[in-house]
Amino acid sequence: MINKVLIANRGEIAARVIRTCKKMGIQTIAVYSEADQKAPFVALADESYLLGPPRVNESYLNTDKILQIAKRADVDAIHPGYGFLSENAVFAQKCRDEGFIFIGPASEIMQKMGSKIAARKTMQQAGVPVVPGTEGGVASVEEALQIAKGIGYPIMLKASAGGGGIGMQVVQSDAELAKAFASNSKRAENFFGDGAMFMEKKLEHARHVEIQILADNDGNAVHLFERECSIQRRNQKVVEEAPSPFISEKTRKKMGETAVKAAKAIGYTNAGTIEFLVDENENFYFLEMNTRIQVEHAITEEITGLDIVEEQLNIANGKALTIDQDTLTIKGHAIEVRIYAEDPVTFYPSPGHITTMQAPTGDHIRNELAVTSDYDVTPFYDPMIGKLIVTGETRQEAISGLKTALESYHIDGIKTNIPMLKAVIDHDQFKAGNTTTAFVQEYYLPMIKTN
Ligand code: MV4
Repeated sequence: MINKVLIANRGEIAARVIRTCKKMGIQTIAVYSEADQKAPFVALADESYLLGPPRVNESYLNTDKILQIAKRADVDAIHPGYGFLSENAVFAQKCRDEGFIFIGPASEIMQKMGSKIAARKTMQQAGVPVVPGTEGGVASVEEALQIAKGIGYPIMLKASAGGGGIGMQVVQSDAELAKAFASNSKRAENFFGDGAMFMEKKLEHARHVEIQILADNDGNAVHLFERECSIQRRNQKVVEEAPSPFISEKTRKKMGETAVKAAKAIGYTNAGTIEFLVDENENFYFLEMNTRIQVEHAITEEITGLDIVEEQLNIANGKALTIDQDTLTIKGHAIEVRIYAEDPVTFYPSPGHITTMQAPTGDHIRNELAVTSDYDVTPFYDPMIGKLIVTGETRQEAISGLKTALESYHIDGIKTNIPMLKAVIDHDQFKAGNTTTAFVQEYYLPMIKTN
């Protein structure tokens, strides 16, 4: 029985997990670095422990320190949030070996999904369509060039251990592929200790549509519909919405059922997300599986009325799901925008001192914030400082509510991407639902160049 949880994370997600724990009467332990002494999540927890200096290896990635604190604070469970240690199978196993409940799936499954080559194989075996591409890994440039003849350009060269776009590159020709192969493999080796590469056909004007699933330890699994997250810059999502403005009810059902089938086939437990690319004809192809709670989980909560963190805690407690797929429905529309401390033109992080932070409020507005007024955004971590989630009966209502909310959002002292967010949601192509993976390239970048 979980009575005390350590949140091995920071920022808005730490605050978010604490909120649900409080609702459920669960004690919370925060861990924080020297750079986060004044962060809201530290004050929100029942107890908080200093990890050490800002550098992630000495703080949020320091598994020994985190486990030491978990023992000292006598917690039952560890919630990893997203990023940091959330998809680290070794850490999940260590937690369990030390007698803690790791809030996530079995470490074997995390490991399998962490390797994109293995995940592709596993999903194919489970009857899930994958993006056309290599059978397994590609060992050499020579092999890559040979296989490229069969796939045809453009090709997405990807690192098996990749994440955040590291080791990933679009290549248009043999010459580009030959040049890109070694450098991307080396980069992946440096970042993840694994330089294994694979290739996929690059799907143009596709959409990134992901299915949220929940699976318990009794073999029950449900899907909570989709999120469309095609609008990204520098391999980070910027705008996410649920439901997708594009897919039909028939495709939605088929994708949901496929995701549930896949989750069951691999013996998945806890919350997870299966990412797909959807082409113009609504064919969908498996991309990867995320074995953590995601940044954009809030929009799914808004359209289903569920609390995904609560579901995670119940599953981790060994409880059976009480949600029935047939009674789940989508209510309205939700859009999330991520507020980053960054330059809206260069997309580079822009840390500094926030003098005033005033997020909009209202019936259809939800804020998930990492910062307050009079707060230093440091350069040590991801520059996301908050999320703004706006709901409406319809997509149009959500967009118009979001526009108003963004207009009254005040952050002084640092640069943010709010001008970008306003431009995106005010764009005719966005309003028309043309939210493909090419959106930023084709619509946003040209817009800022002419201004
Ligand atoms: C792709 C793709 C097109 N074709 N793979 C980006 C993040 C990672 N999780 C998967 N991603 C993609 N993989 C193939 N074979 C398109 C994306 C993609 C994307 C690419 C460029 C610009 C924005 C994008 C947004 C979402 C997904």
